[in-house]
Amino acid sequence: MTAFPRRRVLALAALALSPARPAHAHAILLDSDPRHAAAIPPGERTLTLRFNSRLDIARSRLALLRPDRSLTVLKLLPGSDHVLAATAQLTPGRHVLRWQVLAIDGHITRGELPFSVTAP
Ligand SMILES: [Cu+2]
Repeated sequence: MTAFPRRRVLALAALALSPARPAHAHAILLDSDPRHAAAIPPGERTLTLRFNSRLDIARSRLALLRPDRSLTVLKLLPGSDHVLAATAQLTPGRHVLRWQVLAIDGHITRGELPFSVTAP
């Protein structure tokens, strides 16, 4: 057997043995600042969510549910396409950060991140 077919055989074998990569890349929240259910001080704060896959930032959003139950859609900061970030002025009380992201595979995922802001 000449070298070429053997190399092809080896390449095919490697392909067959390699773990199949998942076809989709849902965006899963990996990390956040603040953390889930964290208690943080009042004032201006950059809220950051980091995901496992690339996002279509223009079609993703962050909204902040404040202690008075008003909902503010936050302006996203430019940056990595794995990260949603926005600044907000925080006052004491319970908050919920609502996120919705569009992953590059076209799937939308959404979730909530509750946190509280302590009294000064
Ligand atoms: Cu997906």
